[in-house]
Amino acid sequence: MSSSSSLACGRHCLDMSSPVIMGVLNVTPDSFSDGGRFTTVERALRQADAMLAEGAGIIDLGGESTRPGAAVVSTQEEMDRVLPVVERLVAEFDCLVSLDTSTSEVMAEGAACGASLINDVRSLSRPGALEAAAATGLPVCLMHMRGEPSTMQQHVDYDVPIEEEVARFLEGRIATCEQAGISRERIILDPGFGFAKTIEHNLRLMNRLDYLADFSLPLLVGVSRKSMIGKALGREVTDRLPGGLALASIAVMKGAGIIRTHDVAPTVDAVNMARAVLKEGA
Ligand code: 9MG
Repeated sequence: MSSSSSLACGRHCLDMSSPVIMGVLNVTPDSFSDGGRFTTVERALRQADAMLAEGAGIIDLGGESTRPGAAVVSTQEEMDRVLPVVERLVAEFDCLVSLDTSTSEVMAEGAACGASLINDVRSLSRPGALEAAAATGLPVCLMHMRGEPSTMQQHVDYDVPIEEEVARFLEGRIATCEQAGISRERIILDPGFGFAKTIEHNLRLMNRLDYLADFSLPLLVGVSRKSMIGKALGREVTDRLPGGLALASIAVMKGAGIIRTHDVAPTVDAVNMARAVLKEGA
């Protein structure tokens, strides 16, 4: 985890002295496990309210599905989905909203509406994203992936062990961010479970998550309901909660500071249990 135990996020200060739960809020018709459930502003707000009550410290709001084969979304469509929800979340809950986006316009407008963090699975690689993110002054989450979500599973041949590949990739993106004026204090790292990785890569990466500790930056892990659980346990997407809780606990034991999940209440318990064990050994 970061050497500092708090992260400046716009007008919020995120306490990272214990693991933070990031609740997933997809305002998309086609996300892999909750697509279509929160496509009206009112439904999205109700879901956010419930996740905050259950202990989420961050709401990760996404208007474009990153599941393989998802429809391409225009910038206007993404803005129309996301911005009204950011405005209402900020006005009604004053909560920490993370923008799950790769689109520069959504970063800029979302920040202007009061969002507090940028979570880009493409690590600010789209045109204008780096500059837009830098200008917001907000922290950014950089995630390892190769290619695009639609093609990423065709890019799983790596010359080096997966943890080295992830570390090299993130090192390069950190350098690019620093050159663009995004200081290290604003960076969160994410190994990108399920993105351009085989099941073997995902399991190995979880075992070696502490390899990324050398960066001394906060680590975000997203495994909730993902296919690595389906493959390891033979479970459909609706039956992956126990596997996800096991992975969330392991991630915390290995240094993750933020856990991204659809299932906030049980993840809070799992993570607090892991933390209690860690504290005993400290
Ligand atoms: C948007 N999204 C889907 N999965 C994710 C993951 O594992 N990490 C991050 N940062 N974002 C994700």
